[in-house]
Amino acid sequence: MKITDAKVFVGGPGKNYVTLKIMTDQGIHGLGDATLNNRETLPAAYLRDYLIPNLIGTDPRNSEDIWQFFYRGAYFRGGPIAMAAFGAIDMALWDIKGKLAGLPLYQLFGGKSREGAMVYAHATGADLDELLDSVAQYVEQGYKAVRVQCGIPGMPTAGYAVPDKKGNIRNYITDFSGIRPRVEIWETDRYMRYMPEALARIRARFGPELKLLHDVHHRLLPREAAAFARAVEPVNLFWLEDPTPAEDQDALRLLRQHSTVPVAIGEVFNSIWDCNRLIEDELIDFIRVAVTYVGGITHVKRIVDLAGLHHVRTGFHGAPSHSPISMAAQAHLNAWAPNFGIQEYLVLGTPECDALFPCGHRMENGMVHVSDAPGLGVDFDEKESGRYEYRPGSHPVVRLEDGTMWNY
Ligand code: CS2
Ligand code: MG
Repeated sequence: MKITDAKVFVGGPGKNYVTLKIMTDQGIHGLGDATLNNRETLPAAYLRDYLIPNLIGTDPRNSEDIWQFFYRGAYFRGGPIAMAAFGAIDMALWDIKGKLAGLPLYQLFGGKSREGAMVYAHATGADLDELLDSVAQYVEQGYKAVRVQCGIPGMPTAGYAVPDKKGNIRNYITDFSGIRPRVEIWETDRYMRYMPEALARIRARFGPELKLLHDVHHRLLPREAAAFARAVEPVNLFWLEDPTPAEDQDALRLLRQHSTVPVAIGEVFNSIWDCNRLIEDELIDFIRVAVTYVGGITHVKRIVDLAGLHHVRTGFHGAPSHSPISMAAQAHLNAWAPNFGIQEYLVLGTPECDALFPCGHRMENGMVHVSDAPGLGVDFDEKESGRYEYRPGSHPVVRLEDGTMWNY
């Protein structure tokens, strides 16, 4: 069996999805996702200029050897651009493998460990009242877990993933007004004073059952993160995400010494080498990598298995950063992984998105039910993709009040 051709498409409804389609001499095709928020043209160029010319003529069934060829063969290893491009190839090869076997991918991993995979929604509000309404809407829709992000009184700009004013929900992943980012101002003291109280009020309103998650988005220093984790302990969070940038992995020890709040980290990681110490030293509770920019299914499975040895559960990064192709790959991993925790999920299911990526995975009462179709269980309508083209965009950058650059 041979790969005969591969094509890359960039574009989509409200999002520059990077979609790879690999064709074979047996009429079977495979799909992969190389979407890298606000840098989408780069994995696309890597695929077109270097990887696809080396793929053509290879046997798509040898997905492990192809992964190793690209990873080791690059010499300069890793990084989000390369790993997103390898990830797309790897997903597409697993898709082909599943279609050849006539089996959904979860069967090739070891079958189903659960019927449905719990997901969490994103509630947000310019202020606490708006956030409480947003949480209530998700609870009504049957979600069992909700991430809560709230505007901070007195903060000059909105804060991470919250509307700048009431009712003005913005696309915080990509602002399509251009590639020069908007600047937001961050004040740690205000956040530290207000957010624990806001979380306590959400808990009081919704009771003990609802799983509450909160994303700090890398904005605290290690000592601040430890103090914040201790302050929110009574809220009983399902997880506290990215309390501090994870480049300094020892910083997490301080947090661990002061709190038992479950910690979720990893959406910016690109390989097992970025998280093996965090996992082996049991400094985190959930690993947040995404199948997209961690080199695809082959490499994510290694991370999941290592995590399982150390009581670390999965909480894969989710939509809207990834296309329905990655979300399908993660749906299969979530169905199988013995150490599954939760999946980040936002309703992608606009009619335009469904038309571009027809998909058999079902969402019901806050759970994803994986499709039984062979392979990934998602397709890509090339004709439909002709409606979209790449649009440049950016996410904000963050500065402190005095102008110092901070972490977005
Ligand atoms: C966020 C990300 O979903 C999350 O947890 O932290 O969506 C993040 O903001 C984006 O991927 C940045 O491009
Ligand atoms: Mg996050």
